[in-house]
Amino acid sequence: MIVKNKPTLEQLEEIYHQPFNKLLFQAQTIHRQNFGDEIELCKLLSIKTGSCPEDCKYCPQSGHYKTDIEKEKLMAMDQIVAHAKKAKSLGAKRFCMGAAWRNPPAHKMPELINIIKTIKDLGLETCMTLGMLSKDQANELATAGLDYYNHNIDTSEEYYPEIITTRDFQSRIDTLKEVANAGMKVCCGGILGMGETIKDRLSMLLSLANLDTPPASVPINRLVPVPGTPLGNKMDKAQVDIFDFIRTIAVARILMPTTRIRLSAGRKQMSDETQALCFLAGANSIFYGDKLLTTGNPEENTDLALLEKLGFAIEESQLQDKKTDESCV
Ligand code: SAM
Ligand code: DTB
Ligand code: SF4
Repeated sequence: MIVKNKPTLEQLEEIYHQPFNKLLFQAQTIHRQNFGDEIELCKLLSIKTGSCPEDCKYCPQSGHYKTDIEKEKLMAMDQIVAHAKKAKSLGAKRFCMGAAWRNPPAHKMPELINIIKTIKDLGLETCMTLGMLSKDQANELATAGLDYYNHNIDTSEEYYPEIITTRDFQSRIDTLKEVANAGMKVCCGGILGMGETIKDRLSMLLSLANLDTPPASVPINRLVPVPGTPLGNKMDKAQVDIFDFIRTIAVARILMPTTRIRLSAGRKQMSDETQALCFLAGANSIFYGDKLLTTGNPEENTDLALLEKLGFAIEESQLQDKKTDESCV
């Protein structure tokens, strides 16, 4: 089904429920009109871990749940720089820094600004995800040179209160507006596998596509069930069917043809074949390195081998560096 203007939820459902091959063909056709055979590699680092006042049911870093993570205050600059240099040497293009905050505390802003400037000077694109931002904070981060701000809507507006009660969906939209108004690129996506329906997933994609400034990148996470969180046992119940997961990526590609779609959390639990189908459906960015924020991600060598096997463009310098340096980022 071809839709010229922004589709309705009903039209999106029709696109979604096409025969699988037809849907993937449509998504890949749109993909090839806008992108080549290359994958963006982003490195993620948790710069402040755990004790978050929010109650997101999926999150191991929420202070509301007892999980097995090492809580850490804001990381010292020299440590962040060491991680960033290593990420660059391994070929990452963007360095994403995450903090388990509801919003960045005012007294930490000078330190955050310093971090942005220092990482930019290393020649990396910068991204941060720090929770809600005021207008002034968004402007300060943008002025410091922050390229991207990640702030996920995570699920549909309708399902949101089932997952998070300490903030509402609209507060996410408000921060996203401040991010865009300040001139930073919006990175916004969500999680599949939290008990939401297909309709919820499509409604989430529509909300993303209908943002005043559509996201430059959309991370699609597959729930990583972490023991101790309310969704920690989702592994035993049928999480998200893998073909539904791939279909959702295809619809995201069709709906947002020029957006980078990042196959994010949950890749460690996916087979090579599943990931290959996600790339065929339109995903063209990954988190690279063996750790996300607190949970695991495939080893660099495993990813490079897969990307090579699939014929994705990988810069030679990246491969050289990886061959001479086998330690983690
Ligand atoms: N505190 C900030 C916020 O919530 O915006 C930034 C960090 S938060 C950990 C970033 C994103 O990680 C969440 O929005 C969610 O999409 C994703 N995430 C967290 N825990 C996850 C899990 N167990 N499985 C999949 N994605 C997860
Ligand atoms: C996003 O959408 N996924 C990343 C990034 N943005 C910050 C985070 C995934 C976190 C997975 C759980 C963890 O490692 O703690
Ligand atoms: Fe806090 Fe972000 Fe985790 Fe929610 S997702 S508990 S806001 S760190």
